[in-house]
Amino acid sequence: MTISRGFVGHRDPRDVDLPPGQHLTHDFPVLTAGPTQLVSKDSWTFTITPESGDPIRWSWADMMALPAEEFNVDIHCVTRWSKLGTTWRGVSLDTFFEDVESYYDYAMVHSYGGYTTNLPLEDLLDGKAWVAFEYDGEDISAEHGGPARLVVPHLYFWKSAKWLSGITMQRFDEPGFWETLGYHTYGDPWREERHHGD
Ligand SMILES: Nc1nc2c(c(=O)[nH]1)N[C@H]1C(S)=C(S)[C@@H](COP(=O)(O)O)O[C@H]1N2
Ligand SMILES: [Mo]
Repeated sequence: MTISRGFVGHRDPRDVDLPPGQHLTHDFPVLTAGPTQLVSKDSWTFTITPESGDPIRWSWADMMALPAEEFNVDIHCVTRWSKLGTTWRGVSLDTFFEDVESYYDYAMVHSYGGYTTNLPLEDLLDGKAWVAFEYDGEDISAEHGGPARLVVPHLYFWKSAKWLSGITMQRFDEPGFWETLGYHTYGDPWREERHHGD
């Protein structure tokens, strides 16, 4: 006897879109190492530090003057939850990097509170990453990284730094917070790059 796949349990048909080892969640878990940071829009700044020359800094008002876009993406946490079709509003990293001259290939992302995460610069460019300030039509709550967080949906969500404060350009790839503690240096969910050596 054949049982068609659709009859087995209550499998969400969209499960087929999930990276290996992930399950769907419909709520929005909060994952923070350490305390929630309370950063006001008035005091928030975002600084890109290239290897030479002066750091380039945007205030909240500076960011609001940049072209923003709404984007709809799937997000995948290394703790195995995925959330499909999340809607955000933010400014593409391409826009910020238009003003930056750097020949280095790697970025270290910094957050208020001291969290860091590393990734290749190319993973921040070409429409792959945003500084997001709205989630689901509202300001991003403090627990989810407001007033502004990085969203890099094609990598595990630990790369999407909450309470984003800056990016430092680096000549070499160096581990950030979770990467130092054993997470994979790159973190592609489709290749299950969860831990160092995966
Ligand atoms: N500053 C900061 N950013 C962070 C984290 C953190 O602890 N501090 N946790 C990361 C991890 S492991 C995940 S899965 C996501 C969780 O985002 P959420 O709490 O909005 O779901 O944020 C990432 N960004
Ligand atoms: Mo995570």
